[in-house]
Amino acid sequence: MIVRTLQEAEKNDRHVISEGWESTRLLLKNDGMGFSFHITTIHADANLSMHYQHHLESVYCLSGEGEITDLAGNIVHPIKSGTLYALDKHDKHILCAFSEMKMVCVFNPPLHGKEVHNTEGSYALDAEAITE
Ligand code: 9YT
Repeated sequence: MIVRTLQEAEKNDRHVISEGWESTRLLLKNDGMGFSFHITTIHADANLSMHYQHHLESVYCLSGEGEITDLAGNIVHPIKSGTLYALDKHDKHILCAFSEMKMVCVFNPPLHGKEVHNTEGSYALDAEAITE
């Protein structure tokens, strides 16, 4: 069994900071679950273009407000506490935060640990793993 707390994970390598967001990766590939599980903070006013070409991602909003634009048809969906979106088609999208948003994110295949977005807004499949 794996038991971890967000408070502990935030203090070590599981906490990744990038432009407009930070994420604490509570479960990763080397945990053997088949998915990774993150608590992500999107900073207020962030405007993130993403395209996870190699991963499926599901995101649940715990708090805050924003919107996601599905670039396939330029369709805008509001996001607030209780909203889930799933990028089941590797959907190219833009995430805008009107206020700070706390999100639960699940990735399949699981992230290794150190991923930050490349220029296309995606994550490589062979990123560096964390050891803790
Ligand atoms: C919602 C989203 O995709 N934010 C970017 C960070 C990502 N969730 C991660 O790597 O934890």
